[in-house]
Amino acid sequence: MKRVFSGVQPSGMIHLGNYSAMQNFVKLQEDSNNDCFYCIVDLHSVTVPQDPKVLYENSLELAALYIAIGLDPKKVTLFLQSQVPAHTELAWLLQCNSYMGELNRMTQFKDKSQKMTSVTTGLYTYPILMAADILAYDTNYVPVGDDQKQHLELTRDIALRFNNKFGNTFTVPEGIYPKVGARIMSLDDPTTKMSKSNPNEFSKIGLLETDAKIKKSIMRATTDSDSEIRLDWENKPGVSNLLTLYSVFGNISIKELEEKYKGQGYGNLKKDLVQVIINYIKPIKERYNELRGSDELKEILKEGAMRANEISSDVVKRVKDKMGFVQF
Ligand code: ATP
Ligand code: LTN
Repeated sequence: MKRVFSGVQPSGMIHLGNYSAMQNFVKLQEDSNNDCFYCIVDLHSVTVPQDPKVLYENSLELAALYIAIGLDPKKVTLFLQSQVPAHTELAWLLQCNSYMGELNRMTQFKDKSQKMTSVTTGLYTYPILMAADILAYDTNYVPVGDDQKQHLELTRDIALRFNNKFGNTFTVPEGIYPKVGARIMSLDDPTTKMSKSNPNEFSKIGLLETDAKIKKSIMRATTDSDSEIRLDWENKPGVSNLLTLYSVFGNISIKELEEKYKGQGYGNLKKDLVQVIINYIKPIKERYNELRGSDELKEILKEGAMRANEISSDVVKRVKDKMGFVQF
């Protein structure tokens, strides 16, 4: 069996960029050789200020969304990070085996902290908590978007170094990235990634968005003054982003799209893309609404946490043994 692990933060509505990475979560569950763990990484969310009531609601919303996009709790383990103590315990042990120089190189920390007036130490050490999430399950594969590549490399470095120092302990994980849509860009500024934390509501499209809002966001998306429809990230990032979204959600290749829209203006491309996205997310919204208030959801998370605890507590014991801690 191969172990798969990934996590999403419950810090706002899941957008099309997140979903593009999460499509791989669903694909990987279909292979019966994979044992998949998908986590709501609530401890990562509190690296920046959170309103407790909002965090609570967002965590359950994300759990319902995991299932609404097609994850089957009978096939995969769904759980809340804060319900499994191994994550924070291992994070401490790993913090004592990694270096400030490594964390200082993390571009996500540099980007995020620059925009803040006060920065928590949790935001700084966050990549080590992520490494702990992954290594606590002897993970082989980590499906994520492009933006997490650097964090995954750090995880691999930490695992390899620990193995060299203390003897073989951790499985060294590999990232799995979407072939198309590994980085969906903001609709208002296609040179930055679509992000939950962007305050402009028209920069992103959430999975539970109304049809009217989807239409407005796409129709006002930034393009360029030219009118040719082709993939060219350097000169036409806005159009390239729209083509990528169309390809991911319309299940059609970019080549076919370039052919289809030859000689047509951006208006037609945008109008059709609005419909493609609305049709795609309609069944997700319906399933979400059925699940959101149900007791079933909390049961699924409780069972998930039990299974996650079983696996990860064994790994933490192994690590503590290697480091010389007395255990009974
Ligand atoms: P923020 O941008 O506010 O830090 P986020 O949108 O990156 O948050 P996460 O919960 O941190 O949200 O990410 C969940 C998953 O979505 C990760 O696998 C991440 O790589 C992926 N992801 C996030 N943004 C994009 C994007 N614009 N394009 C493709 N994948 C993305
Ligand atoms: N850092 C990730 C979320 C995340 C994650 C993980 C992804 C936390 N732990 C473990 C994969 C595996 C992010 O911000 N997108």
